[in-house]
Amino acid sequence: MQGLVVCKNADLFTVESQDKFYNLKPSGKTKAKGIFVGDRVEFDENITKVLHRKNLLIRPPVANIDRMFIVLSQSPKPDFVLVDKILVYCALNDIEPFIVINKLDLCGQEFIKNVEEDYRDYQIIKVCAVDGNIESLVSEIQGLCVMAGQSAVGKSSIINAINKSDSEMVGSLSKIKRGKQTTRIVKLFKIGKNYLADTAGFSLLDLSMVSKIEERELASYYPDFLAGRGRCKYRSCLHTIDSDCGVIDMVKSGEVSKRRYENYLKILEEIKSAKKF
Ligand SMILES: Nc1nc2c(ncn2[C@@H]2O[C@H](COP(=O)(O)OP(=O)(O)OP(=O)(O)O)[C@@H](O)[C@H]2O)c(=O)[nH]1
Ligand SMILES: [Mg+2]
Ligand SMILES: [Zn+2]
Repeated sequence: MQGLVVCKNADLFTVESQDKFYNLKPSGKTKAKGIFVGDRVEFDENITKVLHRKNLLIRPPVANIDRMFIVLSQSPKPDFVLVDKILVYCALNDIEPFIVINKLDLCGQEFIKNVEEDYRDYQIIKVCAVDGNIESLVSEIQGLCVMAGQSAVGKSSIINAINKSDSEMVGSLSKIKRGKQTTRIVKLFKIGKNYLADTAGFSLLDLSMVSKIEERELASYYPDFLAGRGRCKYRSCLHTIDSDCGVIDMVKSGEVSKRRYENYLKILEEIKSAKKF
């Protein structure tokens, strides 16, 4: 039979198949270390095979992510370099990103307008977890979705708000103490036929992710730079020098957000210095 791994706790897996849940261990030749929540697997009494995996998030370990909700708010102050890194990460891993502005009750018009302008080439959702105003996000939960975003932006609050509405949900992302170590059990929430995973903090991105990218590849993960890239004089243009650079022209004319461009330069610098080691 085939099923989806919806929970992993050490070497015990919960696999969902045709609305039934099975608690399974891997067979002798399949190693627990190589199976993740989100994996599609074949099983009999044990998990015998992991099917093709399109992507894998390291922290938390979740495989086969279709959509990512990048949550931000006016408070805590957003780190837009991190937001842009997540967007690059999504482009690299075939994940559809959504910018989610939460805490609408606290966000000023100016803040919202700026985010909408900076991320005009992305899908933007506005929600308020405390008011239960989350329908626009719920309707975009398709396939396997993950919440991302820095600590205290309200990722868990949004999930709790969904939980209070009439959607059917199973599971939670919880920590259990085991001696001195804190083990994280990763679980997927089921919402209708789809799944949602919470994450804690801004855990998934560090230099190791950025260092996998070549300097000249980076701009190709910016949909807002696309039109400009076609007009650069040099094919190898990194868009750092203002001479016949189509991207810089777009920044000057306001077609590309200045903040997006400046943060692009910062991420490019990080890639350069990571390559030195
Ligand atoms: N005013 C307001 N506060 C909110 C809203 N959503 C969440 N909060 C508050 O923001 C704080 C952090 O919310 P969490 O849901 O724990 O944030 P998180 O993103 O899950 O944080 P981590 O798990 O640390 O990554 C809590 O005190 C929430 O009550 C909202 O829409 N409006
Ligand atoms: Mg949380
Ligand atoms: Zn250029």
